[in-house]
Amino acid sequence: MREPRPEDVPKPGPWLRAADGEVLLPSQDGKESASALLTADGRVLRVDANYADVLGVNALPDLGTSWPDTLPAMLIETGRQMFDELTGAERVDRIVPLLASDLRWARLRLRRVQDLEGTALVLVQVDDLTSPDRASLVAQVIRDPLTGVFNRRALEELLALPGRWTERYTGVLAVDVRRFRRVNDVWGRAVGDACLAEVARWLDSLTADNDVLIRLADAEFLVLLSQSSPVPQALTDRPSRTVTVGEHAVQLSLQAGLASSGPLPELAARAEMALSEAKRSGWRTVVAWSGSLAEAADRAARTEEAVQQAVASRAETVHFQPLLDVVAGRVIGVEALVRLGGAAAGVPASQILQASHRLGLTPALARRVYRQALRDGLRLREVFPDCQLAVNVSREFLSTGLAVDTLLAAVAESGVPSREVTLEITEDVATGLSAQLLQTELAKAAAAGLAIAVDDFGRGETSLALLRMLPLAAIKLDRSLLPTSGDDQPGWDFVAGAVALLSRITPVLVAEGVETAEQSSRLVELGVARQQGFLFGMPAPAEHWLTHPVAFPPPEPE
Ligand code: G
Ligand code: MN
Repeated sequence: MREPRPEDVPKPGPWLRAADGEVLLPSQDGKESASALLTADGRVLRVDANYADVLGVNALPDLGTSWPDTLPAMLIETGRQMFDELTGAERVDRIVPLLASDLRWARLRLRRVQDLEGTALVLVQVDDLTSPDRASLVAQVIRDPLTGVFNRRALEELLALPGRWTERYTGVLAVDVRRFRRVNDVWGRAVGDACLAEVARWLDSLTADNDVLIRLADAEFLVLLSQSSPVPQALTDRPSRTVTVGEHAVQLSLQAGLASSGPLPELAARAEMALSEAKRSGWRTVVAWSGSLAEAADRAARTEEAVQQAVASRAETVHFQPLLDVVAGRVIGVEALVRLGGAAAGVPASQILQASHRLGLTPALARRVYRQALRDGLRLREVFPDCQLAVNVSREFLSTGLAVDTLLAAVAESGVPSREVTLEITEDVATGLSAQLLQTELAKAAAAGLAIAVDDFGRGETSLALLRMLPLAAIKLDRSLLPTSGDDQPGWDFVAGAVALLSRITPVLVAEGVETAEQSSRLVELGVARQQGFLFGMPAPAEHWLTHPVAFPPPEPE
């Protein structure tokens, strides 16, 4: 390397021609653009005097140097790729980050040209795109037009840099505006846009010099954090602001996910994962990424994928489990339980329901399951006459307001009398569902003749207030309350107490999860003759029950 000399200054004047015949004008000297002329095999013939300045390298290259080696170290590989691409193209154009003392951006253009003698050459043009004031369309490729901060494309270029260049970013903060959709819905897009520009200014005002602010999408931003960046602490201390747009005062509140230590691409992904957790929690402001978050997210993603595949391939089946009156000695009901095969085999029902709800698959899946349950339920009446057919309705499906109509349609279509159908809800419907929706839906079901049972009582958020409000036909005591050993006196005292209360507030009390003859007879002693559990039969397809009797009466305990 050496200092520039006057003869290095090229005059890539009208003697250069592009393939399309265009005559290229001399390049302009300045801080923002420079050019170099290369032989067809990529050796430097001439360079502009400002070539080194624009690229941020120390000195002008020697003539004859292979062109990629004239670039800053982080771009040498990119330069080689570009030159290779030029073999099959007239021109190659890229926007690349330059991480010198601060973050800069350049556009590199390679173009095949000829001089007047017809010698094939390559013209390199370098434009500095760093200044946010540059209004050119090219500069906009890496900037978000609304807020002026860097965009997703800029992030991708940075993530593509070899790791050691991005080590200066020791953390990533993913930021989102709480319930931003509502701002758009309530005040309109124009106000929403103004708020986003304000959020960008707000975040920018918190950043340190070497932090990089990026808008990813909608109201989501990423901050690449330099060592000891003040942004995470500043947001933790003060996550809300009132923004005035015209005559509207909009309260904006931020949530964030923080990832620290690791390579940049991982940091970015982890920060977003932590942000999702913050949003799921609702109340948390800054959530730090951890390994257990990743495991949970991974599991949830695998479940969703499996459920999606299974529902798409209609891999659902309906199993039935009998419910007995062990004193009267007869089967008084069967409960229909959905099972997913294929990729989702073995996933617990509660997870299937939540995943299918998140994926928007519940209405279609439920319609098919209810139809199947009722069609099979009709056939089971041959072996189990005078039985209630119980169908589970999830809280998630109830929340759509479609559940009862869907079930009633399936009942009507099947020919099973509606008074022989029980709708089972879990007591957790008390949380996360409006009391009004719940009452309307269940009143509709009751009016159509369905019996309503509360399932898994005692496991979740037990609400006596809810029980009082519902048109209740039965309560099923959750299996977690059943002691596994006859010696567990406190456990059995607890069951006795629960039974004393529940038998006064429900016409029918059922014990679930009965697995041993001892449990069964203790329950009978406590006055609970209606029982369901593995002791009498595992959930099985209708075919099984059409050909196999129920294990009844259960063997007496020794
Ligand atoms: O929440 P609900 O009661 O609808 O759940 C029924 C589930 O309980 C079914 O998946 C069924 O396999 C399971 N189950 C039924 N009987 C027993 C039992 O005796 N023991 C255990 N551990 N699980 C049971
Ligand atoms: Mn149930």
